[in-house]
Amino acid sequence: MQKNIHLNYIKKIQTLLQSNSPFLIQNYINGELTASSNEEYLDNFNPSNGLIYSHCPNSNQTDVQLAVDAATSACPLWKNLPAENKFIILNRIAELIDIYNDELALAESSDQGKPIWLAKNEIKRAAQNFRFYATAAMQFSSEAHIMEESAINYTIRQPIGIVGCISPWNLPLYLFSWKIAPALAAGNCVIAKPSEITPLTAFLLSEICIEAGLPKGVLNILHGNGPVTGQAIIEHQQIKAISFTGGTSTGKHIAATAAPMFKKLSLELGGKNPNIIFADCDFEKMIKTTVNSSFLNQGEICLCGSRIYVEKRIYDKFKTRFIDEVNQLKVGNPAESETKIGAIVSKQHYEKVLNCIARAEAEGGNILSGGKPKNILGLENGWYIEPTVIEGLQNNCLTQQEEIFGPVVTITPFENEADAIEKANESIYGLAATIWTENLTKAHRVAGQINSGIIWINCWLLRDLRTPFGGMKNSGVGREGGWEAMRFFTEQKNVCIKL
Ligand code: TXE
Repeated sequence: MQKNIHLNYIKKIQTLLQSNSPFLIQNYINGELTASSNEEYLDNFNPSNGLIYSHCPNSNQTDVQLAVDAATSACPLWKNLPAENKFIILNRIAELIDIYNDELALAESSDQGKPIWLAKNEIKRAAQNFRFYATAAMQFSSEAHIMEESAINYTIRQPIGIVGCISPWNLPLYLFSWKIAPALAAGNCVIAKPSEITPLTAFLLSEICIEAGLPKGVLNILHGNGPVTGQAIIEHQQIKAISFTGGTSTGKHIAATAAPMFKKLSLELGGKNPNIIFADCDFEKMIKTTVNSSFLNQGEICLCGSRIYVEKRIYDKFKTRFIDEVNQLKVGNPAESETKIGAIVSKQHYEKVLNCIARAEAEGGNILSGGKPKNILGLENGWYIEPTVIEGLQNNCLTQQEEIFGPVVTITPFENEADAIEKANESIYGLAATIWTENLTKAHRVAGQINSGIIWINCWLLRDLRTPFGGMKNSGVGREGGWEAMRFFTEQKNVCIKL
């Protein structure tokens, strides 16, 4: 397939990003790129150099209403479009994302601060999300239950209608597509808002959707901040379901707002994930993966293993080797291929992470590595932090309990299996956990007792899109992925027939 000449912003993205004058990001409403009705704009920063590269609309209730009106008109057509046609369009979106991987990765890295090589992988995964749910549109089917007393039940799953998808800044296009793709595949029309901190790839997706022939009004992408645009989406009476990924306190607020309107809710929230390392693990494999699970994407992934628990017998060996590996990680320009840790997403978040490190010291933590901002030659105004390893903290202190969401991990020794489980479970969160041991019986036993939605044994971030994704406790409500997402984005109706 040829790159298409109509994709103006994607094609020009490199020039736009290098220009001295910030360009304007636009909403995508009723199939068209448009400014917000109030013509108010927010600044978008490039974290690698601290400069403003664009402005995005701060859309308000009027814009949300325009998007809802467009979606309302589009609903009958999209709902009734044959599954194969939905497949063709969603699959075409996936193809275009793949074709423009370089451009989208450059945009993502410039907007988020992550290394370009990592952004390329994530953009590939965004395409996979669309491809996966394109096929789901073809495969999703009803269930039937035959009753003994000559009756049949069947369950129809219908689109909900108009749904809202709100996503965060850490894996921008990946998480945006993770929600939008199943919502569309299930036959809904969507009002979606990316994070105001990282709007760029969602904006470029608007162009891709136009190019792919997505009918107008089926997907509407609104830009703006949480309290204005996000709030207008979650409060809107006609938006019947909200799928949200972001911070736990925002999730709590969304739940409180949506509950009295009886909206369906899927909340993917924070994590403070334990990484449990037993003495009988494959040490080399564990070290390599643990460096990754600690610091990939500057530690800004809700699945990162930020609490590392190591069996006492190998604690010193682990500490020496781990610190040695961490000290070799290159923090620097996201555009350079050797860079392992790029810039922190925003000045505000950079300051938050540095404050967390200072707090850890005040709590008695011993900084074994990092702990400071990193100055990068030529990018002095960018927001860089050294990968930081802290030991000597009580399990119940704030550093061990609150999500930091940056390149910061704690290491803590444990005595035995029971102690490891107790420490791992002492958390208000329950998103993911990792277990390292070559003893599979122990691995299964421990996995059964850890309170989290996802457990990785001898691996990390190994994802199969068919599996349920989500957390327990304050990490969220509901599951995404596979049929779970298709079920979330549909209403069930049971029909019982007496034969
Ligand atoms: O996220 P917010 P923030 C965690 C992480 C981070 C903290 C805060 O610990 O430090 O959350 O990050 C939209 N109605 N995670 O403040 O505010 C907002 O515009 C509707 C973990 O940046 O939760 C954005 O689109 N929407 C997380 C989205 O919510 C609202 C990833 C997420 O932003 C809204 C990111 C409102 N009233 C941060 N207020 C993960 N689980 O992966 C905000 N938003």
